[in-house]
Amino acid sequence: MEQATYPLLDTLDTPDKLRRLDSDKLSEVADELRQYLINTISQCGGHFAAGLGTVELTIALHYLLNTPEDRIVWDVGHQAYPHKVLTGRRHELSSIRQTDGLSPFPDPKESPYDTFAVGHSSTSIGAALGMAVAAKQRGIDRKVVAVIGDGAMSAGMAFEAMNHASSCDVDMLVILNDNEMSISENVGALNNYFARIFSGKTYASIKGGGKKVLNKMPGVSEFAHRVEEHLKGMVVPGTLFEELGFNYIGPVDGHDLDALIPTIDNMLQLKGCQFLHIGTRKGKGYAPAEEDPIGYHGVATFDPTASSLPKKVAAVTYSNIFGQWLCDMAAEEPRLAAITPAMREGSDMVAFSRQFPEQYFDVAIAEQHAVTLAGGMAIDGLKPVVAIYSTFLQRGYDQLVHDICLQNLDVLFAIDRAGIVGGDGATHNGAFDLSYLRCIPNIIIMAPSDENECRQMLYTGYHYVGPAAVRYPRGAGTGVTPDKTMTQLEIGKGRIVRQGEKIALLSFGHLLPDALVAAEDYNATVVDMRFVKPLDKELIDQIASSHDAIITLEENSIHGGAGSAVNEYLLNSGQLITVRNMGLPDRYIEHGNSLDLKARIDLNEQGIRATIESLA
Ligand SMILES: Cc1ncc(C[n+]2csc(CCOP(=O)(O)OP(=O)(O)O)c2C)c(N)n1
Repeated sequence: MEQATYPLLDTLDTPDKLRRLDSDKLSEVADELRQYLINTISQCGGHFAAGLGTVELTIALHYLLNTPEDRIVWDVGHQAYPHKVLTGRRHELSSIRQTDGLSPFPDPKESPYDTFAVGHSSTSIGAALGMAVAAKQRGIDRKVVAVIGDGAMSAGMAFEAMNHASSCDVDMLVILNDNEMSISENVGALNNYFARIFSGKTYASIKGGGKKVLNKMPGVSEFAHRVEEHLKGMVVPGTLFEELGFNYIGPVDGHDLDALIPTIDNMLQLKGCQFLHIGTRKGKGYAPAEEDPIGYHGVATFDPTASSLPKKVAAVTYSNIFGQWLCDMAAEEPRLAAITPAMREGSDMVAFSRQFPEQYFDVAIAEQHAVTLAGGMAIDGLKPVVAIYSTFLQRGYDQLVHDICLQNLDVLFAIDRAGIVGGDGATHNGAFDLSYLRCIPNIIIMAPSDENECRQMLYTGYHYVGPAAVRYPRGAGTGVTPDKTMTQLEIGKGRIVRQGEKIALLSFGHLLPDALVAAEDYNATVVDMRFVKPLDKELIDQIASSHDAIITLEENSIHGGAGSAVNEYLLNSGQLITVRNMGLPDRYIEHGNSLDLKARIDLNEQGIRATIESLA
């Protein structure tokens, strides 16, 4: 293949240089940037389709704003790869998500152009508002822009910030990047509302004549007046965003630089809260991604000349175990209602959503609502299964405490991505769930050591009356094939997997295989604790009285986690025995290869050996 060249991009190592270009050069920059993203991400993997859709927007923003002094706040940040390229990180892009490589999302530790650390969605408007308020209070003349997708816009947080903004008397611009997709198809009434705006005939005519209208815009106030009248009257009468105190302009074609640049330029001069609605295409400029934006949302390496992604021959993951269990369970349980906050693919619920559409609820990016919805369903006779990533359940925490556990409601939480997640890094690690769940009354918590145990625990949790959680990691397990038949486990009971002497490894979850290998050379006892709550106290008594030392193991923060539960129990029952807690340290673990990351914090077989030796 001919080596691609990027003559313009090569000269643009800072946005300053971009700003010095004639505006008629910008579409060439867009072409090169898009090509660079395709060539690079196909070689290293990462978030792909969303970034292709924001190429023109990114160029327009850095062209018009005085970044980093002016602030751009990206929502989620998976669409910010073009931003990374234009802000001096082009040559490092191929290291993104890898150990010691570029961060998967914007991160102020990485660059002054990354104004706010993101990864979780729907924070951009609130953070940008905070920055606008700070600028005003401190007398700083600074522009602040939030860029949010239509998926992220579905979360309550976005609306909480919008609701507050107009009373703050600040200038800020919110840009809604509407591509009609979340990771899967966007859902809900708001999405339908956006679609209606786009399907209006007037949009088509503005699109066609947009350049003329906008280029002729003489003065700011006149522009504002004319465009506002035009759009308000004809396209979006009584728009929702106007009611929230924003001046709504749109929709504008987000791939048309000739429309974007004058529109944003003018809106940046306007006072108060501005809302620009742009239409973009996820995967823009790369036909296979335009065709399959879900598949190309996040990719492993692929051949950019092929017309589709390589067929996966990956090992069965814990998510797959959940997806299969869910279908099997629903086949016999019409009361089952499965809820996902916009993570159908990641939680492996695609098959379920097709086979059991009546029992499937994608609530959009709305974790808080997902949990409370489950509460209502449980109150009135359904059996909800909330499929949620550990990191995203953090958003639904009050709902878990107040709406589910306080009422002892019958809800099963299938908590995916527990532990280190690899490329998605610090924002996505499931580092805290055992700690934050363990202190809530009524809930029982299970952590499987392999795929079969995961299936049986889901079954156990489903039949348990009251709140139950099963937390399992990202990716594949030991490779065991789960039993087709499902059997309930005895609540609060662990099992000794290897009887040794002197040192006992109490494993909570999927580190069991590492524990077993490490234990061999030292003849250590290995226990699969299974339940973090209720703890198997009898078993702990038995182990404590027959061993010299205990090592607890979990892929969760050591602080407040399963090991802490063992410590509390031993102390309070007056059993004095040497204990070492192994788990995640008290710092955020960054992105990278999971095995590298675990090696760095000694949370692997070698680390367990070292801990055993330190006790010998
Ligand atoms: C709180 C939270 N829940 C779920 C996710 C997972 N997630 C990442 S991107 C995304 C879709 C975002 O859609 P949109 O904002 O429209 O951006 P697009 O990818 O379409 O550009 C989701 C659900 C997240 N990052 N944060």
